Amino acid sequence: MRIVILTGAGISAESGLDTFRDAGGLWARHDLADLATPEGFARDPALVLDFYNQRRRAACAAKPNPAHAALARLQKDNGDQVTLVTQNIDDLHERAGSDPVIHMHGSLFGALCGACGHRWPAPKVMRLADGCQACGAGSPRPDVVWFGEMPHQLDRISAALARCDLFVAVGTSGAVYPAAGFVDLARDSGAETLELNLEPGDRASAFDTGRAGPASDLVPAWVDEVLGR
Ligand code: BJW
Ligand code: ZN
Repeated sequence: MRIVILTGAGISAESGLDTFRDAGGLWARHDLADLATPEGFARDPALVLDFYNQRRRAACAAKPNPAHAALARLQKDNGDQVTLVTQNIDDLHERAGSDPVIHMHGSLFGALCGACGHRWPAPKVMRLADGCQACGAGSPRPDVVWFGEMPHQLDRISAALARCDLFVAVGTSGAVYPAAGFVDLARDSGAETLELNLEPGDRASAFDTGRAGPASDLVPAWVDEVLGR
């Protein structure tokens, strides 16, 4: 069975990382137009670097939880039958043992030169004064995908969705496109669709089945079902 799994901030919530749209989430405390748009970065790059420096520090201090571990187990037992796509920019899937992981919204651990497109591993603390090794420009940015920017590897994701038998979304509100539309692409390809979320997300009615609860309970239980245990 070919499976595509899409994860969102909810899968890392029980590892202590913030979600975006829950009460008390990042967008309740910060204006997303200031922190997650190219225009916000142009207005105040120091503010944006600081926001991502704090989130990098939180991600480094966090540990994968049983939901990340269960998906890594599923991937190991099913080889290339499982495509794991995450909107998260933390590295908890990798640290749980998942490989490969498609980071469609980029990574906290990458730096990107806005002037020439050169990429390099982000230091623990990114600073405005860090110059680009390729072109010398200042103001490096985190290698993440902001609103209005093109998410990564959409061709690869679309191809996996077009030939999958099952699509599963875990811990994502379904508020951000194109990820929120993957359930439609999967259904159009004849796949079954399953939502695993603390509470039904914005796209809940598009899924064949939904299960509500914490990811650390729902995901290991579902993986056991798939692996026949
Ligand atoms: C638990 C839990 C527990 C809690 N267990 N569950 C079509 C229609 C309308 C608009 C658009 C459209 N297509 C594109 C757009 C525009 C825009 C968009 O979607 N806007 C919407 C707001 C409507 N999209 C874009 O701009 C995207 N780019 C694009 O489409 O490019 C094409 C293009 C480009 C240029 C020209 C023309 C076309 C880019 C989107 C980039 C999103 N970036 C961010 C920031 C990235 C870096 C960072 O992390 O800071 O990505 S925003 C933020 O939202 C982040 C996340 O990855 C993303 C999704 O959030 P997620 O993961 O779903 O988190 P939450 O908080 O929303 O939900 C958490 C869920 O977990 C909740 O449901 C909880 O209940 C649950 N939960 N605890 C299980 N323990
Ligand atoms: Zn450069």
